[in-house]
Amino acid sequence: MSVRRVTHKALEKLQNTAQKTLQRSLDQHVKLAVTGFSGSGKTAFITALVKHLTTQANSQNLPFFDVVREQRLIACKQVPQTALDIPTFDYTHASTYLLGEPPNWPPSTERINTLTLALKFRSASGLRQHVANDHTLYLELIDYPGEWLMDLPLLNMTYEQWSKAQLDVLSNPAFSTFSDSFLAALKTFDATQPVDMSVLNELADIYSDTLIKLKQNTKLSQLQPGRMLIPGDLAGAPIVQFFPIAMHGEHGEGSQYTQLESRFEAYKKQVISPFYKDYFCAFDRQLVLVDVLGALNDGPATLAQTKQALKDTVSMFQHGKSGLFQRLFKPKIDKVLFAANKCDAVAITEQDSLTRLLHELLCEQENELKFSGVEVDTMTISSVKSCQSKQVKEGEGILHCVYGRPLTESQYITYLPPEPPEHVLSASQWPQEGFNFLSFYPFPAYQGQLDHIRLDHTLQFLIGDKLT
Ligand SMILES: Nc1nc2c(ncn2[C@@H]2O[C@H](COP(=O)(O)OP(=O)(O)OP(=O)(O)O)[C@@H](O)[C@H]2O)c(=O)[nH]1
Ligand SMILES: [Mg+2]
Repeated sequence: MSVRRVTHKALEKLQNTAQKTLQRSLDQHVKLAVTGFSGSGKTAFITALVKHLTTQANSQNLPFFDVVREQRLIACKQVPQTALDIPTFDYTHASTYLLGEPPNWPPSTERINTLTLALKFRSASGLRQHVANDHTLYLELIDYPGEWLMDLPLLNMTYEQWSKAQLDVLSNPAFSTFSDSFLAALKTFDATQPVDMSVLNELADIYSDTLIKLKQNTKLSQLQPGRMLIPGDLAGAPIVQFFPIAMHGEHGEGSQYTQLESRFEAYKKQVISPFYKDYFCAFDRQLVLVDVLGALNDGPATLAQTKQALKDTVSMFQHGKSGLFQRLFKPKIDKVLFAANKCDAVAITEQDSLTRLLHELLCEQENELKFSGVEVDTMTISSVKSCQSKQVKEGEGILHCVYGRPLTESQYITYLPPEPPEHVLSASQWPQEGFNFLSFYPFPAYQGQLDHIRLDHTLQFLIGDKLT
């Protein structure tokens, strides 16, 4: 046995190990928070993202996603997730809806699930090129019921503060048709009385019906507690059976008030906190999907409430830059994209107005975030196109219409959508007939290919820098 040979082999092994270690440290993990209230389009977005990256990643389809345009994306596939205790996002099931004949939207989400994509790419330049030929970016995404996101702001509230905020919304004339019976029942409720489970349960049921009606008929996002609507495995548990009350009188030990307050506090501690800590504290990048058109359809009260809810929710995430060492243990979101989703339902010429409106809705947030060193952008997108734009000649002029099949129709129609306002309108400026942006089925996939608006810009902003 020659000492020389052993040393040489050992050296080679060491070199390989070093190369692998360096390679591993160059492979990066990015956790992307796809944030949005119920119905904002999170599930459709994640499904479209997987579809485009795994089977439609070409420069005609994603021209503004540098790694694709420069033909450096080698391949992308779903890989086993690191979190073993969360169900896997069922991409196949969700995409079956979008690609179906006729196509449809995937159902609303009822539980948390996750998915990891591995993007294998060639580096454009720099240190990476000298170390290895290709690298991998692991992109982690989670999908969850939007109702659960609405609960996060409760963590910063007392039962009294929450009750007041919630009753303010419920007594707004825009929503009182749905909340009347609860508000009437509340008038007969005496919180100072000793605990009576049957009374509490009855009112909790009426409150729950109110939330269901609001969910079905409005785009209101302050539907708390979210687990009352999507209970997961908490259906029927007292921890989700609380409701807001007007404060009056003394609340002694063993009173109805004390019982409701302790349910509220237990909900925060045992339901929201773990959900927040486990899933919402460790993101690197954030996409905030906003259904601006839905809020406009609903009217000024919903638009104002959406603005407030976005403010409350966005502030629950940890934003700002942190050093490499800190990032390993306590990541912070350093890029946020606010996106007005479903923009294909407005004429192509009006999409900029939607961006400006969203920008105005979120300007305070944007300012805060930028101040903490976060890169922020605002755009209008449609992760899945449901309409095509169509120009219709009328006399000397051209009408910019959309063509698609509305959810309420069996036929395709050409529709002239209303013009979205560029600014937040006051109640007096609001058009008397309101807005009526239609919702459409997804547009049929031509040869199995989905279409999008600015999904490539979205990807470039959110992860483009990780793929250089
Ligand atoms: N035009 C258009 N409509 C969309 C798009 N994405 C979603 N929608 C519409 O919005 C609805 C809700 O989309 P989802 O993806 O289920 O929304 P979500 O945020 O996952 O909702 P929850 O699971 O309830 O939290 C769909 O049924 C469609 O009607 C899109 O990219 N374009
Ligand atoms: Mg969903």
